[in-house]
Amino acid sequence: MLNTHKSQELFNKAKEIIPGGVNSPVRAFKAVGGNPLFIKSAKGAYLYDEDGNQYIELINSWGPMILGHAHPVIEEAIRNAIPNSLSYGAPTRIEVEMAEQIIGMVKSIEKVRMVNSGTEACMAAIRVARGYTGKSKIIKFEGCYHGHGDSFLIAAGSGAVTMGTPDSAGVTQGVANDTLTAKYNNLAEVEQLLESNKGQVAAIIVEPVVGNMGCVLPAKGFLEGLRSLCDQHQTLLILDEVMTGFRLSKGGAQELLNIQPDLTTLGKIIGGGMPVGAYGGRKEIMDCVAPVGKVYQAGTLSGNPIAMSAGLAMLRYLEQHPEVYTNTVHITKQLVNGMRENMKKLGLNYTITQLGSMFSLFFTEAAVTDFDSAKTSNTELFGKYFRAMLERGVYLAPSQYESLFVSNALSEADIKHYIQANYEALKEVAGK
Ligand code: HOZ
Repeated sequence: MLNTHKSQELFNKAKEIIPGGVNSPVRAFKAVGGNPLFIKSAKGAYLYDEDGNQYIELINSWGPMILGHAHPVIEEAIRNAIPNSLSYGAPTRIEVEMAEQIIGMVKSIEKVRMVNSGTEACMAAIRVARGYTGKSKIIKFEGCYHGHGDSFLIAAGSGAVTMGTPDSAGVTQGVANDTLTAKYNNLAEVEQLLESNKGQVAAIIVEPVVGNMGCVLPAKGFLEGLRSLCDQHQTLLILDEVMTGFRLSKGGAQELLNIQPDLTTLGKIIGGGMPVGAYGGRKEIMDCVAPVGKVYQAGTLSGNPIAMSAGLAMLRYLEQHPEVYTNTVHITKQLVNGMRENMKKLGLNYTITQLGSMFSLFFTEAAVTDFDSAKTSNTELFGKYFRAMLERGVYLAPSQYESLFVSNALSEADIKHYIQANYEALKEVAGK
């Protein structure tokens, strides 16, 4: 049994003064049982909790820690930036360098605006799409999550579905009416929505590879189909690359899957772990944004110099070290193959999805291609599995409906450890 005494004490105190004791619902472990661990530090491939337990890390701050935690290049960039002060609320050289870097790496982005989170980026992107097209509605996909903006908390994935609230209280009917939903990977439904709302749909927003209902891959032709439907209906295609941008390849999922969006949203990865987001795309669309155009969007901390320094160091490193991508994919495939072999030995046939350094193990035998199939998973079994892995020193995302993210810092020994833990945990929970 893990000793998590100090985490327990902190959680009890936190519950008195923070809603649910956490600052983001998924962290509360409600979907998996037990109490959340309070993390004290992390280095490379490992997390350390307040009680001194060490875990192999498979969340990596929900994506950004591609290089592992506390990477020396990023630490140095932050250290160098600190003596120049922490925030000005005025333009800086490093914002220009960051914009150049993003535009250089992501082909579809001609102009980019920095914000502070993926949520902000997605909220701004749909406002820009509405301002540019003069249309009001958007189409999103069931189980996709684009942050906690009102328009997106309709059939939302991630923490919203984990907590059983895919449609949040507090979102007005008026806002909800402007969000149309379709099933992921179902082009016919999108086509129907566009036809029955002709001339009214400003944008389709989609996670090109979903991370927020577990890892779900686009079917062949799905993204291409969305592109051509958008063209037919003068609707903008927004790719939410908050989790996939710079992770699945240096040009994001759009480069890997060869799909050209009108707008892209980016998040935590471009801060190297600091709170950052951005949205960008075609010049003529981005020129709708104030102070050039009439779509208002602003922020004191946008382009914060410390966050820019961390993010720029991260992006430059990734650009100069393409082996990070080949290596993280190699590591991920080893983990996935190991799990498949374990299941074979145990006579189990759960579904694994994987692309690049993202993957999920779904406790269902059904192929997972959308929200409905993701929800056939046995979440109680997932909860048991999560706790069994934790006991064996592996920290997974505390929900069936989240992707796992692999870092470049995992060693051969860590991979072995993970595969062995997976074997034992599956054996324990599946009663084999
Ligand atoms: N799936 C979320 C990130 N896109 C998890 C993070 C959170 O809600 O705290």
